[in-house]
Amino acid sequence: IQVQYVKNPHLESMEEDILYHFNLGTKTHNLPAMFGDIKFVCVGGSANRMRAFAQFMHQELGQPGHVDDIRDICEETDRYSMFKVGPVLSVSHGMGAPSISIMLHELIKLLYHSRCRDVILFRIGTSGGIGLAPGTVVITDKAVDSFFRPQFEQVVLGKVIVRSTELDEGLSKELLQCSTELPDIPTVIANTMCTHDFYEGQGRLDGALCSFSTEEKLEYLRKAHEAGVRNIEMESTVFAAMCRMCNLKAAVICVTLLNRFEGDQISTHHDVLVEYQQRPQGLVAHFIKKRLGLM
Ligand code: R2B
Ligand code: URA
Repeated sequence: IQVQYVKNPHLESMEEDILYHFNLGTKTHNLPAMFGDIKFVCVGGSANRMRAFAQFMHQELGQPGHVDDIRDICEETDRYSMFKVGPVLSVSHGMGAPSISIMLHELIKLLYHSRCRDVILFRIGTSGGIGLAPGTVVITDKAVDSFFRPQFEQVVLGKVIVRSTELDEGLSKELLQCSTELPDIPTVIANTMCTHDFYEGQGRLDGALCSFSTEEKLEYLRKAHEAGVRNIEMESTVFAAMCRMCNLKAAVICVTLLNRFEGDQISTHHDVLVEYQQRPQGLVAHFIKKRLGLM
């Protein structure tokens, strides 16, 4: 039996499916021809970073043609950007759960309409570290919410639906092994906390609003640390929950930009931040090349 990536009985009776935020559709585009060979999908917040990742993969996979010719498949819309390099798709998702959730609904339907098989999804991103040296890469063990619970809650028809955020343990371990084969990518497997805000929601003292003291902030971060949390970001729980529901193997790989025990502002030099952000990309590129038998 083939696993199916969508879990929606209504889809079958639709004559046409318009993936509105990608500006793609089943009647206007030959999706199996465009995307049928995809095996790896990499998602990340920023459109420019996902273009850079596609260009990097183009080099790493020794693809023909020039990197400047890789075009944004979604260039007609400025909601998300999408780039394809051989079997690798690179897609931006914006910031926060609602933004990535909309993108994932359409991405998962895209994979289904394109009749893709055995696809692995990666979220590569940035995060705030808890007790780690800045620049450390965290491969997510459990994606937890602000109460340190491994679940994602969503309101559907006025009721709260709870979904598990369990990720593929084998995949995380394989990625950790990849990190040992590369120079200068300090990497750990740990829990990742996903919040719905960057400032107060992550216990920052430097937002436009702040309702707590420095001591209360540090107490919360210590509790998170005790719960095994080593980084904080804004998309992992919904990413994990949706991939799990849709039978997609998935991993979350985020670099830490700062140690939240030391501060809240991201004051590191731009060039250093750019290098940090290349670390999850390097790790995933190595993984993909190994899987494709290119090394
Ligand atoms: C990490 O970085 C962004 C906030 O700066 C957010 O998308 C996330 O998860
Ligand atoms: N992204 C986050 O969500 N938090 C941080 O502290 C840094 C990046």
